[in-house]
Amino acid sequence: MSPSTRQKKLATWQLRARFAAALSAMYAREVPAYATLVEVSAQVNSDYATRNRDAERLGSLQRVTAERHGAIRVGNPAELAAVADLFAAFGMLPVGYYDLRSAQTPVPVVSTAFRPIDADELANNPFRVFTSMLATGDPRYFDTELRTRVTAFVARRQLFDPALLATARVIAAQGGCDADEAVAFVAAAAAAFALSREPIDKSWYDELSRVSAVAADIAGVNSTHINHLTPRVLDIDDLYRRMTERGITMIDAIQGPPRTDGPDVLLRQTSFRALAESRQFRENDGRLTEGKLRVRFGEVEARGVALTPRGRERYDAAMAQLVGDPDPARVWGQYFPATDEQMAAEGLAYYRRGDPSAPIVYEDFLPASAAGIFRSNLDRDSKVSVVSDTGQIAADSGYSMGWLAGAIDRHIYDPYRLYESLSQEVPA
Ligand code: OOG
Ligand code: NI
Repeated sequence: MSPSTRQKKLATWQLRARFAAALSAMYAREVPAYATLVEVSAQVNSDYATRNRDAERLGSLQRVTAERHGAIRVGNPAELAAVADLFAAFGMLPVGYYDLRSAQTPVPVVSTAFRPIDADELANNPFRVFTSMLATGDPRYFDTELRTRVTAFVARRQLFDPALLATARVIAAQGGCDADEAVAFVAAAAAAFALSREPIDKSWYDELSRVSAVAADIAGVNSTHINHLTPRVLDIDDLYRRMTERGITMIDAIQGPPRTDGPDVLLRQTSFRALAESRQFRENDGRLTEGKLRVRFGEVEARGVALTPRGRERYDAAMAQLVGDPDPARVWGQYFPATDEQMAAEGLAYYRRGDPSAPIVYEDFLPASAAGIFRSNLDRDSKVSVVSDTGQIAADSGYSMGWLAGAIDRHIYDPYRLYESLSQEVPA
């Protein structure tokens, strides 16, 4: 037998599924509440599927059960480009641009999400990773002197073994790899996102924490880590109740649209704070001390149909109206119809070939929820809206989707274009 017939070749989606599974196993070992969350999510989904005949309208039960998203944070464009190279081997491409500095609760990062984009790739395994980059160019957070030191610190570190990235580039170019090579590659890729146990320089970490807890998490250490891994459920209200019954304190709200009787839209999320974890700190005099940090947490989500730009405008208006209203479902009903047929007829959401029984699931994120998730899990609030030297609240400081694409030398996909083309595809 020739080696090529003896060795099984794994496709990109199989590598992606293994990568997601490896990260999930690692996270479950290290963050016990995550293991509970995964267990409860599976129960919620199977109970939901028993009660609802159309449980698979937003994806097969197999897809939804394996479905996860993760989040990581990096310090500069070169690191983001390395992440892009690594994730490309798993068929995960940058989609969308999120500027969380302009969220209601600002965070000093700009972000994209790496995910598969084709219908069959998404159906096989939609693993996505929300990836944020520290906005060191924003003078509201970093004065020139601190920016120089942060930039130098980040430039000195190496998040990924160059050999891992080289393998990733080959696998991306080949569209897969042999099964035996896959084992080592997936293991090394997952290990790159483990929480480091290396001692943390205490005064540097504290200095950055005074600017923003996110700045310290990103640039106060020499590595990156998965900060949460999120399973998907078909009924997030049920999940919230069951987790609370198990004694896990969730944040006080489910982020995103309210529960309604109509079609689920976009994304609803909730989270809980992970335990503070012991870490070693190096003091100025070189002594090692023990401390605690909370840099990993848990999150869960429910996904609905993707909204068109017109639907999204309505969504934003509805959400603004909802604030503080005691009857969110009633407010929602003033903006959104109660059936997929009406949603499709009014051009509010994407359906395959206009068929209201074929919703196209939302595969992306929501800036308001993302910022809320960030902040609800920080030990300390960031100092925000520091007035710049000119006395003005600094604007974008040059960050934009186009800038980010150029900085990592990759196309960043526009989510609406992707939904649009999915909606026109003839089902296989
Ligand atoms: C990312 C938060 C965003 C979500 O689900 O909206 C996110 C982070 O905390 O790094 O994951
Ligand atoms: Ni998340």
